[in-house]
Amino acid sequence: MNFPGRFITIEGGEGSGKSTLIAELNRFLTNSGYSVLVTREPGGTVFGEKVRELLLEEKKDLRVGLLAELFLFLASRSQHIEEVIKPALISGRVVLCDRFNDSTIAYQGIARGLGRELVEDQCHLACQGVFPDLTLFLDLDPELGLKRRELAEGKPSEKDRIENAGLFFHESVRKALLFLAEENADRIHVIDASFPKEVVLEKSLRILQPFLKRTS
Ligand code: T5A
Repeated sequence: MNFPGRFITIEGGEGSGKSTLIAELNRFLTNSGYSVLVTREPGGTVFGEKVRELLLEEKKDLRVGLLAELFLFLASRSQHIEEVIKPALISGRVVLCDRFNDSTIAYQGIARGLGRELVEDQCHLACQGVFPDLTLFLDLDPELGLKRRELAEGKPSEKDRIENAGLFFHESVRKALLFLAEENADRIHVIDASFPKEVVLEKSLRILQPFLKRTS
């Protein structure tokens, strides 16, 4: 579907710097005259934020099956598209979204093992024809990402249910995202997130600015 706005997604492992980069991009693009909407997945709506709590909560007796997990992410997504993303794109805004389909394919489809095709098909159903125009993938060694999260808290922090899935799982996620980036090289741009924040921002803008100028 073609909209006047542009849909940009930011992907990456835990603590790879997505929220930090999105805040900087928002500042830069807003100062450059764009109308920007910052949002995230799971979440982005009142309903989606409730689903997020359910998905990330780590609780002793709480069990979430693989398909239940997938459908919760997609329930949040379809509501998010209908209520927030599609209207913003129709009104010509630049949407910066923290995670989207590539996360679902990497986490649920490949790392959890549900199967890429099954997950891709369900993502298509949930997305109702709304797909990212461009994706920045912040690539970082998962061990470093998880350490950054701890440093941010100033102490070893409580991990959420998905962070707790272990290093091997997060390494599979990274491999899956790199694989998706290779397959979708025209849309997904890999950025080495081990560089300092300013460098990550500069590299991202070098991709984003010409894209927005070219397609606006
Ligand atoms: N999930 C999500 C699925 O399994 N399937 C799905 O379909 C979707 C949508 C969501 C969880 O759900 C899973 C993936 C996740 O496990 P989340 O909040 O999006 O949760 O996930 P996180 O990646 O854990 O988000 P974080 O907020 O923890 O990480 P960010 O946003 O990537 O990192 P950020 O910006 O908060 O930075 C972390 C720390 O590093 C510093 C920052 O200052 C901060 O202290 N930092 C840097 N330090 C050094 N150099 C840099 N370049 C830095 N950039 C940031």
